[in-house]
Amino acid sequence: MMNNHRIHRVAKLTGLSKDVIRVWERRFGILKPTRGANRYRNYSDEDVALLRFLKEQLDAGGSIGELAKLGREELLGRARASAPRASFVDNTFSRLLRELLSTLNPFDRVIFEKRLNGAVAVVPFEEALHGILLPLQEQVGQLWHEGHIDVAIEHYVTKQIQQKIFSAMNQLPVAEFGAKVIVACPPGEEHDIAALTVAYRCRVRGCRVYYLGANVPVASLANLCGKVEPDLTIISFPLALSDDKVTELVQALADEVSPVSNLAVGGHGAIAMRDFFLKYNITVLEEFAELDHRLDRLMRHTLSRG
Ligand code: B12
Repeated sequence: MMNNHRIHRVAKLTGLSKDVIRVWERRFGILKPTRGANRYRNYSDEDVALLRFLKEQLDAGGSIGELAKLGREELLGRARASAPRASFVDNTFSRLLRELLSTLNPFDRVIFEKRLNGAVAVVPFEEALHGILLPLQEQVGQLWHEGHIDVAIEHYVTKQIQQKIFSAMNQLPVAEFGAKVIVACPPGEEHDIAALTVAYRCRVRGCRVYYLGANVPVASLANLCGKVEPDLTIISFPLALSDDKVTELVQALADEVSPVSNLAVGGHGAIAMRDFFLKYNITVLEEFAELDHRLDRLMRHTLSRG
C-alpha cells in the first residue's frame, strides 16, 4: 500500500529537517514529490525510504554529494536492500510508540496528543490501529500495572485511543446493504477496545454493523438478534471466565441466540476457552485475518443475494 506524506511528516519520519529535504530536492533531483490540488508537495513511501537511507549513510560518515551522484534508482535499490519495507514500518511504529510512552512520565498532554495525532495521520487507519493504538493500549496497561504510571494516566490514554477509533468510524458512510454483523462483549466484560476494533474492521469492509460495546446481557443480545437477523454475531472475550461461568454463558448463548452457526467469538479469553465453544459449534476466530476471511465470504454471499 502506498502512502502520501506532507513534508512535516517526512521530516518526522526521517529525522531530517524540512529545509534539508527541500534543498536536497532542488539541488539533487533525487526526490519525486507530486503536487496535490492544494499545491502541497506529497512525498511517497519511496521518497521516505530513500531519505532514511541517506540519513543513515550520512550518520555513518557518507557525503551527500557522492551519494546523490548515484541517482534515485540506485539509491532506492540500496535502500531496499538495507531495510526491507516491513522492518522499516515496524521500526517506525516502535519508535513512535517509544516516543508516545516517553511523554507519559513526566506527563505532557500537548506533546502526547500531537504525537498521537501525527502517528495516526501518516498511515492508513487500520495499520495505525494495529501498529500503534492497540500496542500503546497494552503497554500503557503494563506500565500502570507495574506502578510506573498512575491509573488516571492509563484512563486518559484509553479514552484518547477510543476517541481515535470512534472518529475513524464516524467518517465512514452509513452502510445500507452489506452483511449484518452484531459486535458485543459478554455480560460483565468492560474491556471493549478490541470489540470496537472488530466493529471498525467490519465497518470498513462494508458490513452493516450493530456495535453494542461492553457488558451485554445474553437475553438482550438474543432479543436484538431476533429483530435484526444478523449474518454474524461476534462476541469479544479479552479475558477468560471461570469454568462455571463459561459453561453457563455458552449454554445460554446456544439456547437463546440462534442459529449458533452465525455466532463467533474471539480474543485471548475465547482462545483459552476454545473447547467450551467448540462443544456447541460456536466458531472461535483465532486472529483478525480469520475474521477478515469470514467477512469476505459473508460479503460475497450478501452481494450475490442482492
Ligand atoms: C484499559 C483497561 C481497563 C479499562 C477498560 C476500558 C475499556 N473501555 O476497554 C477499565 C478501567 C474499564 C478496566 C477495568 C477493569 N480491569 Co482492566 N485493563 C485494561 C488494560 C490496561 C488494557 C486492556 C486493553 O484494552 N487491551 C488492549 C486490547 C486491544 O487487548 P485485548 O482486549 O486483550 O484484545 C486483544 C485480543 O484479545 C484480541 N481480541 C479481543 N476480542 C477479539 C475478537 C475477535 C473476533 C478477534 C479476532 C480478536 C479479538 O484482539 C486484541 C488485540 O490483540 C489491561 C492491561 C493490559 N496490559 O492489557 C487491564 C486488564 C485487562 N484489566 C484487568 C482487571 C483485573 C480489571 C478490573 C477487574 C479491575 C481492575 N483491577 O482494574 C476491571 C474489570 C472490568 C470488567 N468487569 O470487565 C486485568 C485482567 C486480569 C485477568 N487476566 O483477569 C488486566 C490484564 C490488568 C492487570 N494486569 O491486572 N480495565
